[in-house]
Amino acid sequence: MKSNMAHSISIQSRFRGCLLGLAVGDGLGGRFEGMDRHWIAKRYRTPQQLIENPPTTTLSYTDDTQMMIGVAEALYEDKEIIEKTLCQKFVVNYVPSRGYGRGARRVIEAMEDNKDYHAVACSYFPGGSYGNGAAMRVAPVGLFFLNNLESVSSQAYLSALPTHTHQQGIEGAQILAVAIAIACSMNEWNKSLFYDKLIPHCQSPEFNKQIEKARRITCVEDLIMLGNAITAIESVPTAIASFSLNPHSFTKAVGHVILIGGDTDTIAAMTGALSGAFLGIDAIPQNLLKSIENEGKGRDYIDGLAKNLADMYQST
Ligand code: F2R
Ligand code: MG
Ligand code: MG
Repeated sequence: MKSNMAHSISIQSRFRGCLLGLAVGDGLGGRFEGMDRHWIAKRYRTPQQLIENPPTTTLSYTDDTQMMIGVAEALYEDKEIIEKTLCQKFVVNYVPSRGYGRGARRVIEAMEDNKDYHAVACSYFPGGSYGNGAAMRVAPVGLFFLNNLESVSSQAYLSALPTHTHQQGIEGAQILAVAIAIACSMNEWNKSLFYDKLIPHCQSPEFNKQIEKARRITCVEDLIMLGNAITAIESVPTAIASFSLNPHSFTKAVGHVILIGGDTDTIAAMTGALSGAFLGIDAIPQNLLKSIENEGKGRDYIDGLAKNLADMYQST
């Protein structure tokens, strides 16, 4: 698709593209989580090389997709974020081997044991978690409330709170959800408009600075300047920047963030969600889409959730 070319992509295609784009980014990026970018760059010189020759035939997803499924299920049940339902979904879907953050594990285990999980969320890390776990799972909120960015932000806040009580952990989720809502409602790419709508939703000077920096970046070589870490402040802006540098290519947007190493599953999941919300399901390379694990709550289940949320969004 050429730059700025108008495109008409259905809501259902965008919802499916967003949730399955997240799963693809997570599954592919998960093979490289924690790796050094120089090591990755020796093996894959371009995003195309990586996407055409993934290191595995099955893309098994990690905690990012697992928890996103919980958020989508909770929204589908209640049409808004209700903490009790959300926590039940996190517990029912909890599979520790999916690679959860250590704080998140303690909080979910407290939920499971009917203990005071709020106390754990507030105290496991001093000041609460500033990890990117609330942002990595927030995509369904950005989709479902896309018509009202204030609602996106307030619902994203509620979706973060059970596990993330640090301002940056919460704000990362709010900003990513708003970015997804904007991407999902754009019919043609307009970088100025995208950032003009997004930046007022930054609350802290730290996030404001990072998102302004994301706006100014003009080449993928500079993405690393925004960070590739497990913290919200050093991962959410990176995903947003890679999407806005490569708005017309899922392969480039997602591939480039994997090539910079670090928290690759999560940054690729967030980038895949943004790219899929803008470009729709058909932009995701078929070989990757087909490779997502499909047992239980796998590809078809996620696709069904996306379709159900789209139908519910359109009927309300
Ligand atoms: N946890 C991982 N990857 C680590 C390797 C997993 C390995 N494969 C395994 O087998 O275990 N990935 C997942 O975690 C990230 C999302 O984390 P979330 O949900 O935010 O969890 P948590 O524990 O709250 O925060 C993550 C880490 O951030 C640091 N941190 C957060 N707040 C902090 C604070 N206030 N002070 C100090 N450190 C803080 C800690 O290191 C936390 O463990 C995603 O990458 C997901 O893929
Ligand atoms: Mg993960
Ligand atoms: Mg991760």
